[in-house]
Amino acid sequence: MRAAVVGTGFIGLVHVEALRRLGIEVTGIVGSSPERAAAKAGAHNLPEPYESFEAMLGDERVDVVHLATPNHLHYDEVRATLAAGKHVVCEKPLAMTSAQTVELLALAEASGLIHAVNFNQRFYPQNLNTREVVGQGDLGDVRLITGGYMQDWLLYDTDWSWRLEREQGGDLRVVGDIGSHWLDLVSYMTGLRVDAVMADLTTFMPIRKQPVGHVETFATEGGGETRDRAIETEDAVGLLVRFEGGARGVVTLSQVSAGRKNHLHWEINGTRASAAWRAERPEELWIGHRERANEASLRDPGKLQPFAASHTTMPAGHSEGYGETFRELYRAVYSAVAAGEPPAEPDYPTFAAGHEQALIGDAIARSHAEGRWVAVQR
Ligand code: SOE
Repeated sequence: MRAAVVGTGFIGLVHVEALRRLGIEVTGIVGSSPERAAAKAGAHNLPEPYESFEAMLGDERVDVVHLATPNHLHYDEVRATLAAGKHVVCEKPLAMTSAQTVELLALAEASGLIHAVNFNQRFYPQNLNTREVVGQGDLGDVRLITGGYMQDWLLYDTDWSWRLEREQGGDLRVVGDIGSHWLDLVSYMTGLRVDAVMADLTTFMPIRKQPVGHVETFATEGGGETRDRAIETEDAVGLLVRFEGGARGVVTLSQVSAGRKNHLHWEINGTRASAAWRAERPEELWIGHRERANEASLRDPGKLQPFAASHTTMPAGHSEGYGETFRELYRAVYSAVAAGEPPAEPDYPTFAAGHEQALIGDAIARSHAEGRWVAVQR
C-alpha cells in the first residue's frame, strides 16, 4: 500500500512520519509552493515532491491520499480524490459547511472507497480504553462530561496562521480546529451524541497583525513586516452541552490561554465512578471512587481492554504520545484498505464523524448568534 500526502505544514509531516512507521511507502508530497515542498522533501528524505495535486492523482502507485491542507481546499480535493478512485484520509474539519460535508459523505459511501477524518485523539490508548470501560458500565450511567481544549499559540495579536482567515479556515476557528476534537472524542468514548448546545464565542483580538510572508502553524518567531487585518472568527468558546439520554457537558475552548500548549482534557462523572485524562500527560488516567481510594494508572498494554491493547506497542513505562495516535489511527484505516472494502462497523472515524462535527458546528454558530439553546439538526 502506498500513500501520498498533500500539505507540508506541521501536521502533513506528522502524517508522513506515522505512515512510514507502519511501513506504508510515501510516494511523495504536494506542497502549496514547489520550493517549500522540495525543502521539506529534502529535509525528510522523501522522494521528489509532485509538481501538483493533479500530478499526484495521476500517479497509479498511490492507493491512499492524505489531505493535510487548509480547510477551504478539502471539499474539492476530496471530490477529486474519490473521482480518481483513491482512498482518502482528510484532516478536520472535513469541509467548510455541513452542506459540503453531507455531500462528501454521500459520495464517499457510494464510492466503496475507504474514507476517514483525522480525529487522532481517539487513538490515545487511555481514550480507547475509556470507551471500552464506559461501554461495559464500569463508571455507571454517564452524568457529566466536562473539560476543554486550550492552546496558546494565537495568544498575541502578532501570532498568525491561515486558520485566522475566514475564507481559508471557515466561519468557526476554535470550534473547527480543536473543539471538534474534544466533541468527537467524548462522544466516541461515551457513545453519547450531542443533542443541543448553548454557546458563547469571543474574539478578544478583532484586529491582528498579518505577516506579509508565509507562516507555519505553531511558528512563533514573528518580527517581520505586517499589516493590520480584521479577524472575524473566535479566539475562545464557552459551551454547555446536552447529550442524548440526559448527560450534561461544560466545555472551555481557547487558542489564547498562556502556557496551555495542547491542553485537551476531559472528566467523565458516572453514577458509580469518574475518570479523567489530559493530552499533555497522555499515559496517565485518573479513576475516582466514592467508597474506596481513587486510582491513578499508567498505560500498560497488559492491563488495557482488548481494542486499546491492540493499539499500543511500547511496554509500560516507555512513553507513547501524540505521534503514536496518528500511527494507530492509520493502522485501523489501512487494515480496511488492505481488506479492500469499508468495514460494516469502522473502528476509525469516517466522514460520518466529520459530518457530525459540521452539524454540531452549525448548532454552535446559531446558538451564539441567537443567544439560546439550539438542537443539532440531523
Ligand atoms: C492547531 O490548533 C493544531 O495543530 C490542530 O489543528 C491539531 O488538530 C491538534 O492536534 C494540535 O493543534
